[in-house]
Amino acid sequence: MVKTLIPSPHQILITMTSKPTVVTCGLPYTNGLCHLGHLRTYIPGDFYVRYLRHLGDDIVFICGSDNHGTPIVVTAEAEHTTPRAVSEFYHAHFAEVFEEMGICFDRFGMTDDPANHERTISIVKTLIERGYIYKKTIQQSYCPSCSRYLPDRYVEGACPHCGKHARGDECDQGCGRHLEPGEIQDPVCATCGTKAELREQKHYYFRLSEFRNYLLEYLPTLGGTISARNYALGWVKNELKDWCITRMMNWGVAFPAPGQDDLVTYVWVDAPIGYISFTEEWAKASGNSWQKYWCEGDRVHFIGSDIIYHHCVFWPAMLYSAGYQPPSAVVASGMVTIDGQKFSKSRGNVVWTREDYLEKGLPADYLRYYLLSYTNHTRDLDFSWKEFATRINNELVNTFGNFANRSMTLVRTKFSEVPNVPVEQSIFDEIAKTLASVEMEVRSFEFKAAVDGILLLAGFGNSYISNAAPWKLAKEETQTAARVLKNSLQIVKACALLIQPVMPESAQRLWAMLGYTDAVADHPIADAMVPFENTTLGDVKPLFVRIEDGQREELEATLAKRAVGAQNKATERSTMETEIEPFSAEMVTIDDVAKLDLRVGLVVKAETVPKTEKLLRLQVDVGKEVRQIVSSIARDYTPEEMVGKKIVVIVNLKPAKFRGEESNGMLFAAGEPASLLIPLRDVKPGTRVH
Ligand code: B3M
Ligand code: ZN
Repeated sequence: MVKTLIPSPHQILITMTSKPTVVTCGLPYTNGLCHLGHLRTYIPGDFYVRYLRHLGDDIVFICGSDNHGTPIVVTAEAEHTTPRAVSEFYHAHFAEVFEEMGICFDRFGMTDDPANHERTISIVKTLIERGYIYKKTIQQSYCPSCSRYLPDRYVEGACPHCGKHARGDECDQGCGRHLEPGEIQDPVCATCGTKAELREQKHYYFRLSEFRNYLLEYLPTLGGTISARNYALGWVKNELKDWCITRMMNWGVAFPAPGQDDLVTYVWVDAPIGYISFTEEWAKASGNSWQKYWCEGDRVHFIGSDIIYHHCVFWPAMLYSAGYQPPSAVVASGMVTIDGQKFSKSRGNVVWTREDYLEKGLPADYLRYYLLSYTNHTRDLDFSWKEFATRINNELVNTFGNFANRSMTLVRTKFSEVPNVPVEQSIFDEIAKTLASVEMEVRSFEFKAAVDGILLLAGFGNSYISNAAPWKLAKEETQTAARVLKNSLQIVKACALLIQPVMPESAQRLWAMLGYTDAVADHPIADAMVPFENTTLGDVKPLFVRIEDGQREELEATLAKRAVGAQNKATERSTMETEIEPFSAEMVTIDDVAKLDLRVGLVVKAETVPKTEKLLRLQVDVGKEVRQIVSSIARDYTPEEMVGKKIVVIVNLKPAKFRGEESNGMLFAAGEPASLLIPLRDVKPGTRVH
């Protein structure tokens, strides 16, 4: 970034970038509610923007909801509504929750809105005109039972790279790779479980592999987290392939090739283009220029580490080939674990932003603080209510809040007005050191180190006031006490300015307690070096409130209850799944059925096979003779229950041995636990089943 240096009132140099910067956050899909995993990316993005704005940078902060693609269509089908209606519902949810969490985008758009359709079509047309798109016939999965093609999340199977269970477009449970249509092995319909067939389809491809050299040159210049750049470089070196950019669906941006009304543009094309079209929408509404950011300036993307590939490989190649500037930095955040366990909505190991946090009356600022200060941006972040309570109580209540409140209360009680004495240079030196180091950490995307730096200043203030003990000095050494308290107020002022990007609401309250009547957010951070000027303080109240043990236990109980609930649901679902096991894809004829000689048999004797848990040895009267049949139903039926039962038996099955016991036939049962099939009316042993 190009920087200019401007002198501050106290002769330290504050750096300022001169380039306009658009900062974006990954677009949440409109198919579910906001949870802690989302916030892991958005809160650091918001912090970064707030901090740089405080430094005077020209920044526009852009996000929106991702409405296209199969995740949304699958949700709409399950909820018996339209993809647009689902999108509007979740879009409104995210917009509200972000606001409640203090995440303030300049524009939060929708990828299904006209501006994005238009921008996507214009970019794709440019790519077609420039010869970067070609048509190719591929083998696509098709479900014979649902009678439809299976793009992306409609199909599941094995990952061709690592063998783990994967979705059609992404190996989400294994190596995390993006998968191209037709790549998944042993494809099965995700809706009904039927084995998919492969059928030919014509699709359009982007010549991504032709951009290998461009990407190899560009990626080493990409800023942001090293993890993102390295992952992308590895991919470009080893796995770069052309990219299928169409899907056969009727939800999405129409693919602008003549006679292709059946195709839409792949969601990963129009979703990042949303970053541009939302900037356009913002620019139009506010009288600004979007080109200032997309054709010049800097572009910084905050994303989750699972979508590095899309932002560092597809996206720069697409932008470059269409004549736009590629990203300047990609900042990839680590994932979230809860109580050390993998984040999982289906297993109930999830913290919902609204239900589990905001609706419990917890301040947005506490969670912002936790997420920013827990660990480095690229590492996985563990959340637990215990750690949350400990951090809030120790760091915010006991250190930061205690220092601020103590300083202001002492001024109030020992002096009627703010003492009119100068602030010592050593205090300005300490503040200047903090400003320089925090700025450097923020610009390097080291958010934890930045927040630690701010807390260190509060800790310095806390020790300073404890050691100087102005409450003891107030009587005999009034001048010294006055100086100590004035110095402390200067540090409190710096803390309020510095903490604003982390905890905007608390910083504003602190600012008012210091006697200011305007918005702390409107002040440059450099004002921390301007001597504290107010003569009277505002209404001083405790800045932070402790999380009490009882409250923490309640929060923990909600999480535990959700996990048990999810476990029960999973059991229920697995019982139901037994009933709807997929039908066999192989057809048989009536002649095949006729080959099975099925008869009614009467169980005359039953005993468990010694040293086994599962096997019962049955003597079954099948009309002409008594047969020995060994069956693995001992867990579900006792020998006593079996004797006297009339059952269905196949009598022309080749004999087999189980644990040394000969079995001459087989009986029929359904499900798990097994339920025996029996004739409803009385029939003689040996009667044929037809
Ligand atoms: N909608 C969400 C995800 O895969 C996806 C992000 C799009 S960013 C352009 O995390
Ligand atoms: Zn894999």
